[in-house]
Amino acid sequence: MEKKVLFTGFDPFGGESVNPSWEAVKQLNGFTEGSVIMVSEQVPTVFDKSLTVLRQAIKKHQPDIVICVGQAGGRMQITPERTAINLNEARIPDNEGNQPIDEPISPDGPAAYWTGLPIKRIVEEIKKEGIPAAVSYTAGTFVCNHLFYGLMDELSRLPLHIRGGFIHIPYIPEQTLEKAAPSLSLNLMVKALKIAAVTAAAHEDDIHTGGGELH
Ligand code: PCA
Repeated sequence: MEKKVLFTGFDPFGGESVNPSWEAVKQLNGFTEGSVIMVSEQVPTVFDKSLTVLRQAIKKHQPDIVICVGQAGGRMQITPERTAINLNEARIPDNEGNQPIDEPISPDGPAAYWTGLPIKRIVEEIKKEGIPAAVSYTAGTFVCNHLFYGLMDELSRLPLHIRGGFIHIPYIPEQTLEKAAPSLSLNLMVKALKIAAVTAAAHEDDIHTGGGELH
């Protein structure tokens, strides 16, 4: 059976001129692998507005799976996120100058949502292709966590069975010419995201392998 995967990527923020999340997911728009059809949309790095655009994209595409992607500058691996928390706390302003502190995303919502994606499987499959990947247990408290929490909140209310989650990705090399920070090539990121889509489409359940962080 055909499965449609909606990817989102963000516009550049924090003084960067590109955002690898959009650079990667835009290459997947219209891409098909087996019975998996991929589409992509850009969302703004803006609290609330990012969620409005995401809701519209879900309505427009009617996907089976939603994978939101964002830049996590400084990370060395492709990191599918485990948890979204009900908190907006911005160390820098978003692209429209919003800088919330100590605010819930949804005042009546739960403290956190788990991902709806088989993230351990996704990590294993990406690593099999020689690309560094690891589960992450925090998506931060900025717009990425906001979008991830809002996505899971929306999916929990919709009558349809749509699964969703979030993947953070590192800088691409051109962003690190003037700073000492790790990066991954865009080609590897695109390949990893394709693997994530195909793996999520093929499996609802996750594998039960060891994981966790000590700190
Ligand atoms: N990364 C930011 C927001 C947009 C993006 O690509 C974050 O991690 O919150």
